[in-house]
Amino acid sequence: GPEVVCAGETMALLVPDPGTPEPGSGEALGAAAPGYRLEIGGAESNVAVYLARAGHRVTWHSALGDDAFGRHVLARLAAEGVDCSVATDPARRTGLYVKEPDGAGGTLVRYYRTASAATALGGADAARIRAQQPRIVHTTGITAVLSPSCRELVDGLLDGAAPGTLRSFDVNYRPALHGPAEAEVLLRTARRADVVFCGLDEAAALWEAVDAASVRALLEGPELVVVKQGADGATAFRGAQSWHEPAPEVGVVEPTGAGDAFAAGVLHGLLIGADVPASLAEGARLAGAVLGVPGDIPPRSDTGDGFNGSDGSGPGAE
Ligand code: KDG
Repeated sequence: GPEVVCAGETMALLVPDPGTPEPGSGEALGAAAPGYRLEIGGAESNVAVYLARAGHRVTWHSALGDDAFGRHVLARLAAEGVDCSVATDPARRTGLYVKEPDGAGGTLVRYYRTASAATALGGADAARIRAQQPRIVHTTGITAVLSPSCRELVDGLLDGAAPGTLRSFDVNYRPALHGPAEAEVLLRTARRADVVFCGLDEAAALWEAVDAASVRALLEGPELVVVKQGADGATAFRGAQSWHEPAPEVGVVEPTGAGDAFAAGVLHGLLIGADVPASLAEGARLAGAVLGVPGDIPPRSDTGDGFNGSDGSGPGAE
């Protein structure tokens, strides 16, 4: 079976080429038609890609529409060596998201995902994942709020996991998905995981946290809590111990997906039996590679094959 199962929605993603004028501006009607590249985006499948690149057996569990975007998502993940456990739903579409140029050199994220195929994931999917007894299940606060049945999927992964399975949860605050009602859901969900990833900016917006220690205070249950502090690096808490990792020194082109890379680096460290500081350092290194590219997933050449932060005798050593 797989070492890791990542569960959640993956969408087709349109990324504007550099210099693409804002659609609808007069400019776009002239000679320079806007150019978009078709990529894929999904927090959980992003994590799966980095773990597969690091040599782990990873399954991505989800649902797609019977459409060209869905086939694109599958082809792209299969090419990365991710095993896809996916139901094709002829009645629903694959979701789409667009990094729309905001006219000021930045991007605006737009979702076209309402009633997508992945919104029909549910408790039966959690049962199927549990039966595979992976070492890690990973999901996020995005999946937790996509629909009532998606909430059942996340609850089923957290509450029903086999004793040997590490439950990993990335809060993944998305203002377009998470209002005040969801803030409470995300906190209750995160508290039931074993490993939690959370940005300090996310915890501030959701729960008025002021520093890394206050995030840990909100999340006392999880064994390992990793608080990402942007330019101030990241802090991990386990039991009474904490470790700090400085931020990588990179120019930020587009940050989406960096948190997924960070989570994957840390999970890779845990899988190979590395200690927390080495795992954090790998998370920071991978996140740095994502910050420098406009898409969510940089080419393999930018992320390398993963580190070997242990003496090779750790529980997951390959
Ligand atoms: O973490 C990156 C994700 O946010 C992106 O890939 C798309 O899953 C996505 C979402 O729902 O925003």
